[in-house]
Amino acid sequence: MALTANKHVLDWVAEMAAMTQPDRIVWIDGSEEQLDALRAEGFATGELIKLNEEKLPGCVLHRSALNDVARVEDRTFICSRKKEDAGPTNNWMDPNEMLEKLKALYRGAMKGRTMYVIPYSMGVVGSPFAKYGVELTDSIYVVVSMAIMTRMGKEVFEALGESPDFIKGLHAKASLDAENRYIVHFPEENTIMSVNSGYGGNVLLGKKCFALRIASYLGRKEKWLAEHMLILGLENPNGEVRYIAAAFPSACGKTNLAMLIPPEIYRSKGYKVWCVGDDIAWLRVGEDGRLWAVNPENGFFGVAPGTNAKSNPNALETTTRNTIFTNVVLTAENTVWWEGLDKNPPRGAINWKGEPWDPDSGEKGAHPNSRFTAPAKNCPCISPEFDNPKGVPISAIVFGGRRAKTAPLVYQSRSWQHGVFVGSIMASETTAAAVGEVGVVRRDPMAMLPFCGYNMGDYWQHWLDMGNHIPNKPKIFNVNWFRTDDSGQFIWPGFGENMRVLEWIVSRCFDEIGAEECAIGYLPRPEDINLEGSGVSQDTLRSLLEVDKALWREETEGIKTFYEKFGSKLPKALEEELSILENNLK
Ligand code: GTP
Ligand code: SPV
Ligand code: MN
Repeated sequence: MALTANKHVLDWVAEMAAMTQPDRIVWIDGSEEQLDALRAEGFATGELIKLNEEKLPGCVLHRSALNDVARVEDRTFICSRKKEDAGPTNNWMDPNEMLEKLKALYRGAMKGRTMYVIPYSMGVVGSPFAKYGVELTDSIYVVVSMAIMTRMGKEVFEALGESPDFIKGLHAKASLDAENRYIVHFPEENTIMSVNSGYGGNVLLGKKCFALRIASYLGRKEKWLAEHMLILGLENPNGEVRYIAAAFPSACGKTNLAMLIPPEIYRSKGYKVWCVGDDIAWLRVGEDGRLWAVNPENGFFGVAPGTNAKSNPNALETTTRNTIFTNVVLTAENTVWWEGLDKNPPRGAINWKGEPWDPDSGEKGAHPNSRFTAPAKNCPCISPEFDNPKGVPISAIVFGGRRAKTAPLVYQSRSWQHGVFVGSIMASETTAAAVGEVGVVRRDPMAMLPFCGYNMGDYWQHWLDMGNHIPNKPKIFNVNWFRTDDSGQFIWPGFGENMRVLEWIVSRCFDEIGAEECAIGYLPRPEDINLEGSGVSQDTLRSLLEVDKALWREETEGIKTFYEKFGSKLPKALEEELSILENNLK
């Protein structure tokens, strides 16, 4: 039975059902009873596998199709009416043409299946920050995942009332045909359409599709920012908590940094890190003139491989109950394993493909982009402000990527305008989070290349304009945990040790410490980064902070080529910053 009398919702559900022709329509109310029944159905069909109830209570395993294991950037479209509004970094097709193509794929796609109607909220239901969505899907995996990742259920319809102000999302697994897989956004119509996939970011439409691509478009109209950022609170021994938002590309360390446990020398003094979010931040100017951030999500969709008791004990603890694992190893005792969990790969286990797996075969057991979907509430360091509808005030914005050379461990921009430039020139090695080659350096401005719902040139201008609306602006930094030595090993120990860099960043925000100016911005004086107990020498730190002018001159060539794509959409302020950088490097 329909859970709302909202005419806009009812008409659209009826229209989509007429096209996809499901046998049944089930409205999701968000109750545990209904979710239990859906999980039971998932166990019966094999879509979900129940895990060891004693060791992993409430946990399940899901395997996606072999050809469907990551986001598909080349099949992701922004269908604005004008091509120019999607810009040179997005795939575009005329919205009507795309709609015709999609209709053919959706027609009858849910025959013999159930259509689930999921009302969900990005942000605390009823808060002024929140935005609502309705996702239609024929996947139980999507329903149970959305129950973790969003605030989901009938209270969303109550909050929506009769309003047409919700994001429409249609997802059909169809035949999982990779050649006809489409992830399509119609920003001007508040609509998302996904077909022929069953994987994470392609189908959990509240996440990248809504909370970044559609929300970034709305943010420009409404003067706020939707960003691919973690949010953390750094508590000092005086009990003051200072908040940092950080944008790193996919699989470049957001979840790890957001849940950081400080090294012993910090913990013993009373330092603590609180996690507000690990992937997405919505940022608005507060009445006090500061920039305030909320995490619109309600759970974590985190990378499994490499997560262990040393690298991220908080994430590990988060996944011990009520968690969905996707594409990891299933052990003989119905628990899970992935590369980098420990040094004892299980015998007699089943790999991510569902085949018997021999750890000595040299083949990976878990997919490199295997993931956990876990409730934020499970996280031992979840911030007390997590549910605060006002969000948290941001002192520092940090950009960062995976760069073997070039980018130093950390540097600070000279101004908001220069900081926007620093974000716009970000580059990072590609990872398994998207289909395609891994380890290739590409420009990924603000870590938003795959997620910006409009012309990236307009997006930069929007960032520059936002600076004029924030009287008390955060300072902007860049970090790189991934510099390597001649043998390809990471030089910086990373993970919890990143606390040492965060401390410097926060000290800079509150004018508690000096810095050295160089061609690219402000660098820490080596003695200002606390290395006690890190095993890193002053010399090593010095090498991590080195700015190689020849490499940076090459870098400016790459930036120029990239900027050229934007033509007249490239903000003058960024052109200006590029010439300043070129001059500084002479
Ligand atoms: P998405 O969920 O795809 O957006 O990824 P993310 O940015 O949250 O990345 P995550 O924290 O899951 O880390 C991805 C990979 O980077 C994992 O394999 C981590 O082990 C590795 N990693 C994270 N932080 C560090 C670090 O400080 N140093 C090094 N060397 N590796 C790191
Ligand atoms: C990312 O790729 O940045 C993710 C995973 O966080 S997904 O939801 O698939 O986009
Ligand atoms: Mn992400």
